[in-house]
Amino acid sequence: MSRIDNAELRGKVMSADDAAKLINHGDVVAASGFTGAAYPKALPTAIANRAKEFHARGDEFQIDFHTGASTAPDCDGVLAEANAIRLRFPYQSDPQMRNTINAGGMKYYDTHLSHSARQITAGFFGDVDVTIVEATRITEEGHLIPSSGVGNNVEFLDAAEKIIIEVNSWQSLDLEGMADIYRIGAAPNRQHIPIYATGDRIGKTYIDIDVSKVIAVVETDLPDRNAPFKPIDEVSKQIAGYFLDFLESEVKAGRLRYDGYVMQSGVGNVPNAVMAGLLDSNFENIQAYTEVIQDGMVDLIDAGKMSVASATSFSLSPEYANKMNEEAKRYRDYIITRPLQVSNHPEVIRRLDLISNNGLIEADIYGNVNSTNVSGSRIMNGIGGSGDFTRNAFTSTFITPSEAKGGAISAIVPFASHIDHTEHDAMVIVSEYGYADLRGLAPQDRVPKMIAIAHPDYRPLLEEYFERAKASSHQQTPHDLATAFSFHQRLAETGSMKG
Ligand code: 0RQ
Repeated sequence: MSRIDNAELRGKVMSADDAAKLINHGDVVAASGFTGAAYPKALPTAIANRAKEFHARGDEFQIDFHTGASTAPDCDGVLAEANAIRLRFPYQSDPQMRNTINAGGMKYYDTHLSHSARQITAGFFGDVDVTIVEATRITEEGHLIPSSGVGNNVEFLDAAEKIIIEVNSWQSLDLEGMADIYRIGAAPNRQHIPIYATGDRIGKTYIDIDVSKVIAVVETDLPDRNAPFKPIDEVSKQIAGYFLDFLESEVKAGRLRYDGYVMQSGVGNVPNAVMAGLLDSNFENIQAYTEVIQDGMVDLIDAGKMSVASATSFSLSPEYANKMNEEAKRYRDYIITRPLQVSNHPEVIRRLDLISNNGLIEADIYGNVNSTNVSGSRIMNGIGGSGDFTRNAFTSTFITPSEAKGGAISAIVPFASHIDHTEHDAMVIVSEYGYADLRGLAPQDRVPKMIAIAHPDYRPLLEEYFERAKASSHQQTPHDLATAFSFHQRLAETGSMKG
């Protein structure tokens, strides 16, 4: 079966290197791509090579690069390595790119993903010169069938002056039917989003585009790239156990039923362990209204435990991505991929009364959470969609090992060195020592709960800080500002928060 059924677009097929020549220094380039899925596979390397040629001649070549979320080494990685990006938006997780940002080699604007499309169309980042989007196929009418993710593709294609399409034959044709493409209208006439249940379909299975804007079509056959998850270790299992205890206590309190638990799950090794824990739980008809489809959700579907998963993209290990490709026809009965603006929309998240679950770098004794900047200044990944869900969930939860880097770092600190989820949003924090349910508690009453989930080595230091803070400040949220960052200072000076 041909993957380019539109005659006009068939005439625009060219090599990635030729297509890259249509991108110029200073261009604002928007692209598909979300957590290692559906990103362009050929253009980034071709653009990186073009940048290197320019730089070798002493000429400037940098683009601004916007996506749905993180991509992969053969996209963000190669572009960062070639020093080809001036500004990146809105989420990344590539080690090479992270190092470049932290060394000052490129700029990064990190915002809530649900806002990102609207910020692009409003021109916060200038006009979009070129949008590059991966598709599974192009229909006779010139419609794009999304591949393994939707992200910001619809809005990027609408906003673009020029469009380049990568048609990837590695992506299964059976993905067709999974996407649910819906455009959020413009204010002041914007309507509500008519999703009342996790599995509701409200749009089309394809993206209609202005074919006259297409300047190139590039054929590829390269796989999505995500690293496999780390094997589930003992600490992750304990965290997952306490998270399940929390869910059980919600059932006892009458706030949750075994039938129809609606979850959001962040990316990472520990969230994956939580999903493995759910396999053996009492919960049935589990539903995900979340951002990305992960291995654990595929297992829950296979086990008959999950009835529907709504997201914007896949974020699968290589093994699971292959399985998805082989069995997309079966999985599309369970999985819906939506535009990011819809998957992460506060209106729908509130309506569904879901329980969010995300990772963190550190949390402080009052429940402020830092999930982005190590020691306040070194970017890890970005806030991604965690804020969209945390702020709007019925109950927001975070999961974390109590320590990092072999015990040199405590995940519970006196004052978080950067705060992206405030004490007003974070409700339940889980470590391998239990869960701290902060709901309904005034700041001082949260402290013993937080110290109880800290590693025992750090508990006396945290208690000591709290006593000092209470003695030296006002009583709503006591802090001793002179020593509030003492954990971080000791880490910087000695390599350990223990000193
Ligand atoms: O580093 O791999 O080098 O050992 O951070 O930490 O414990 O494996 O946890 O994979 O769940 O990631 C916050 C980064 C946690 C993630 C974060 C080091 C640690 C390790 C990973 P190594 P773990 P996770 C919606 C959800 C924001 C975006 C988000 C994240 C590495 O959850 O990016 O939630 N969240 N999106 O050693 C120094 C600390 C540390 C630390 C952990 N205090 N100091 N290093 N690490 N704590 C989906 C999207 O938005 C796409």
